[in-house]
Amino acid sequence: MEGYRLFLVLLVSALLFGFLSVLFALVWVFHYREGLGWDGGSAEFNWHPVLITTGFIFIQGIAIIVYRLPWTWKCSKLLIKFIHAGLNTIAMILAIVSLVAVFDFHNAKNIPNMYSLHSWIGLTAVIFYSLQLVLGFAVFLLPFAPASLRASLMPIHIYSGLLIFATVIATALMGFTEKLIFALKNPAYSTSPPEAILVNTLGFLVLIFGALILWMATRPHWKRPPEQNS
Ligand code: ASC
Repeated sequence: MEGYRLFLVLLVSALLFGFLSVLFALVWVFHYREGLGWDGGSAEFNWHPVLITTGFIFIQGIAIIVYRLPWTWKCSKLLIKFIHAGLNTIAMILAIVSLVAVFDFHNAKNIPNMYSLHSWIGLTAVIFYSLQLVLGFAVFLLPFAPASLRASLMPIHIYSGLLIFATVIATALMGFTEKLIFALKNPAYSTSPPEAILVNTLGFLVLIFGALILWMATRPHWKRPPEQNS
């Protein structure tokens, strides 16, 4: 493989930034907020950043690049498709649970739903992600679609997958910002308390994770080599 060592360095870096993102989200909710719970209160809301960072960012990112891991190239393509679809299914379920947590929290506290740009773009991303998963399953995993249809839909599948992933990162950055503005009153966000520094840093970590995944996923020379019978 051309540039194998560079690929490994980027992969290890992405895993590091991914793990750190999840760790920072957990430190945020456990050390600075109310922890996790399912009680209609803040501890229920806190599932939202934790599950989005773990599922919709980290697991989705790994799902995007599974085809590019060189040691999987000797495995059957069908197996890697199952892993790609399986990881994306786990990410979708975690994203949906994280939305239920927010709506439940809002309704329990009489906070309006779906007024912010974060919520508009975030819900759109979850809906398109689910459509992408169902379409990808029907066209590329089930054995019914003809090769011509697969070939014509593949560029769209790749483009929409990368667009959704980038949109999720952007939406998470909006979410971190609005949560800090809502939650930090005394001391105010504008005085840069430790929680603000931690969550601003979390935003940087997910952005760098996203940048690494998008780079690895878009280098043509790191593609899985085509096989005779897939
Ligand atoms: C698949 C598969 C591919 C692509 C190709 C269309 O389902 O395994 O390699 O679609 O057939 O680009």
